[in-house]
Amino acid sequence: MNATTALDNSIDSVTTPIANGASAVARAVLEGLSAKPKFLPSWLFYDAAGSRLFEAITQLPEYYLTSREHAIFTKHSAEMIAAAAGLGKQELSVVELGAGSASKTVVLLRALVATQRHATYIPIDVSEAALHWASKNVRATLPTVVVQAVCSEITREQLLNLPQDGRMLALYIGSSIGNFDPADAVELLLWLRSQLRPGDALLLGTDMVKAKTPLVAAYNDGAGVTADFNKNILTRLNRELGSNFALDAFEHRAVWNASASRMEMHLDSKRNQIVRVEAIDRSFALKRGESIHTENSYKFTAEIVEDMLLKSGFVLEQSWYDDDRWFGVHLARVVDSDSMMDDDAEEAAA
Ligand code: AVI
Repeated sequence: MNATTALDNSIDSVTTPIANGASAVARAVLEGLSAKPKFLPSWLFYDAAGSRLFEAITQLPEYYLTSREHAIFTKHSAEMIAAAAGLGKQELSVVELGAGSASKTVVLLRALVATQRHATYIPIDVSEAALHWASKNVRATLPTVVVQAVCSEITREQLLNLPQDGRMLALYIGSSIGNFDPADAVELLLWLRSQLRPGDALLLGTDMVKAKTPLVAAYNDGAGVTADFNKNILTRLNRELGSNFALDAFEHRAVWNASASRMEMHLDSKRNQIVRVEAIDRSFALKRGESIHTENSYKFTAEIVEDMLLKSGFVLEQSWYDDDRWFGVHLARVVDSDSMMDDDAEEAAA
């Protein structure tokens, strides 16, 4: 890891292990626009403008995910902290994947410092701006929290170098896990598990399966913010790769795919057109009505959550939901790999 100096006094330290080169964007575009059907990976949403648009989405009345999860944290944070610390009431440090503005995390950290006064908070995010924002939010209300920001993609190769004393509580909230296909979600959680020790805990936020109407409305809001968020990918590519996407030649579409249990976002071409991408010296033909698939957002059942956690080396201990069970926050424990092997051996012997 390359240690860099603290960027302002709201962050105690920041490390930037991986450079997000333009070449990664170029590779993703070449792969996605050459594929049939065409796709673009959803991480491309999150440049500075896209991150701002996503934050605006979280404030929309239709986008219930954030408000429901916030309400769950407000109501149950003290319980969550007590359950994560366990019977031995071990001191917790919090590591958060994809910190965003950390507004829900502040609620949890407040409950944490009420029980143990000092705490270390390690937000990890690809966006340095998001890390500053998260850190400022935390430090403004909780001055005893030490913030050790890590500016990085969440990657399998990277070691988190987490503190060795006390117990870690990992946070992966906002249903960000839903943006991964099921196998990739397990791979990510397996990696997270490999960074933790037996007894450490995970709080995982998941959007739950529900009726189609609120789902579609959440991804196709009346003010058109989600449409702008979706099209911002094209603006980003025009700027970073010298492409010539005409934004008004594409239509935002959000669809509930019930058999795959996911919301999908697409950009549909309104006409036959050819798009040029200078940086990779390629042109791509799109037919009228042809889609570029930009995002999957999987929705979960309690059984799917439990199964995904088990496959990833975690045991589900407790879940908290809002009254309608639209959103869930789940506490899972890292299981001892020896005891997993014992269990496997017992199973094999039976
Ligand atoms: C970040 N992620 C959990 C959001 C979601 O709901 O899948 C991204 C998003 N896409 C459209 N609106 C919000």
